[in-house]
Amino acid sequence: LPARSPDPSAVISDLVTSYPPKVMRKRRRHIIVNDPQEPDQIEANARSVPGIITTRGCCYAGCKGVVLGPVSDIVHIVHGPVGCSYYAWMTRRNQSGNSVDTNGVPNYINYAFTTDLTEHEIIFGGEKKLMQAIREANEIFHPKAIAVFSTCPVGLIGDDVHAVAALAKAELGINVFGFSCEGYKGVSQSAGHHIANNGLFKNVVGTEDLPEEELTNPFRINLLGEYNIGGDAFELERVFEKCGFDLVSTFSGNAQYSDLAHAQEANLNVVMCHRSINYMAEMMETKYGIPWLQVNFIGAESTAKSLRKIARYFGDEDLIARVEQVIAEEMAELEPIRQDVRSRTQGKTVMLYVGGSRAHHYQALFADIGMPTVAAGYEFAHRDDYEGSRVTPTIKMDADSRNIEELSVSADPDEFRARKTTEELLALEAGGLKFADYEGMMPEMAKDALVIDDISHHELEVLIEYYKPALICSGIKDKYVVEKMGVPCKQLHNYDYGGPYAGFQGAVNFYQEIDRVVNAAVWRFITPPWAKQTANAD
Ligand code: CFN
Ligand code: HCA
Repeated sequence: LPARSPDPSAVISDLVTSYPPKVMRKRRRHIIVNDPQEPDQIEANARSVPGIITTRGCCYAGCKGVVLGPVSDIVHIVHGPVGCSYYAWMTRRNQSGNSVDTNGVPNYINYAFTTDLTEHEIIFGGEKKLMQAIREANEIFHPKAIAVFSTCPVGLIGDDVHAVAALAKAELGINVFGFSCEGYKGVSQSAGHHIANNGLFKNVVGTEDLPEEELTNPFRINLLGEYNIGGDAFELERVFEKCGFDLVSTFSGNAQYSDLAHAQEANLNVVMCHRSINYMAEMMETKYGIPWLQVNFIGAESTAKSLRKIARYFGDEDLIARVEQVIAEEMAELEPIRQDVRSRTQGKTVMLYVGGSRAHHYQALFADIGMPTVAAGYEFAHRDDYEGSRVTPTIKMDADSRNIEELSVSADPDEFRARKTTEELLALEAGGLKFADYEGMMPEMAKDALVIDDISHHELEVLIEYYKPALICSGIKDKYVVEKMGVPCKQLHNYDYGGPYAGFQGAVNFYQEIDRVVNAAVWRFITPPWAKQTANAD
């Protein structure tokens, strides 16, 4: 950590000192001084304290807004008051490559569909109105599938969206499925991710097959947990194609219904945002024997590392060589820009408070340009996202009988074996394959950096006063509070309308934007509150 970092224990006591004793004890458990060797237990995925200003979202946001929302050719009907639909409309910047105009594939992302529940339905029930909305949407748009999302009042009045969806499916002959993702469920949007994963797995994955001719490339992967914010998925699609990976589906950035429906045809799942989609990876491993490994395509170094990890998994010499070639080419292009930017950003400190994976992943991108992370935290991630998992499952084969002796993935060994040739299995074993060897935020952060879960606005302000970081990364709910303190704030949810930031070209975009942001003269013209206090005292 930089020499001017304050004493973490002094910071912690100031962070919680103004809370009532019970709240103080509660919040204290969400704050850890990091030890990367032995990450301490952090309280996470717990209820936010009422009255504290948290930046979390709700279950409906996690299900409809995050996981399902980016799928462009499903009609997403929000069953709830019109406000729920309006406030989730086009806010997350997930892009879609297809449009009705260019290739005839429908794209409903620009639409907001809702049943517009009013007092009448709250009293008499909203199922009829939902059925009517589904019929109407089908008649006008003829979609392949319709998904229904319940918001808070639906759970309170007890409408059975699943029964309505089943009836509509039988009547219309298209796939219609519902999600009981009422906003109040769970403690954050994390509950919504889980509900979305379960629903997609049950109703969509495995319902279509790919024709034989599309199964010739053995390096078939799904990219899980990438949502095409600011066009990230476009850059990753470019890199994968160059490497020779066949991208079967992405959950769910730039995705269409059919991609998800035949996702079981992939041979490997690579998991980007573990928090939102680990359930899917695990269910696909159990049912279809598809192993998964965690990747991070944020940052040039971590993109290179992740590509190597995938190539090593497949174990094919030509593939490994091609991936090395791609990395060499991309790095050669990027390196001069990185070095140039780094000369102006080196040593400038950053704090990151975002969602459930980016507060970790973006630390790699800052490391590329020499910017240390002094404090970070997630809004709603779980303990494993902080502390990491050191599970390193392996395959052990009996060389004579060529049977699996030991397989410590959760897949049924026989089913797993049935999907692989003996040669593939032997290659996996020889490659020392590691499956879920993902690491969380804490093992990769500096010693004595602060880790704070579900940070409140008050705590963020205290932290800024102590650390006076060169940059904060967070979201819309605190961006302008931060900037009024004279510290630039880069939104890592919507990228402040920039991007892409993933992959190699994305990293270049990010380096250049961060250079401009942290070195802009404008911040010197703002008098932060601590300077004003000194002025008053004088
Ligand atoms: S795109 Fe993802 S990367 S899905 Fe998740 S945990 Fe949110 S919407 Mo905002 S930006 Fe954020 Fe992550 Fe995964 Fe996004 S860090 S909070 S629910 N998130
Ligand atoms: C959500 C979506 C969000 C919000 C962004 C923000 C996103 O949580 O419902 O708070 O700035 O990425 O759009 O996380």
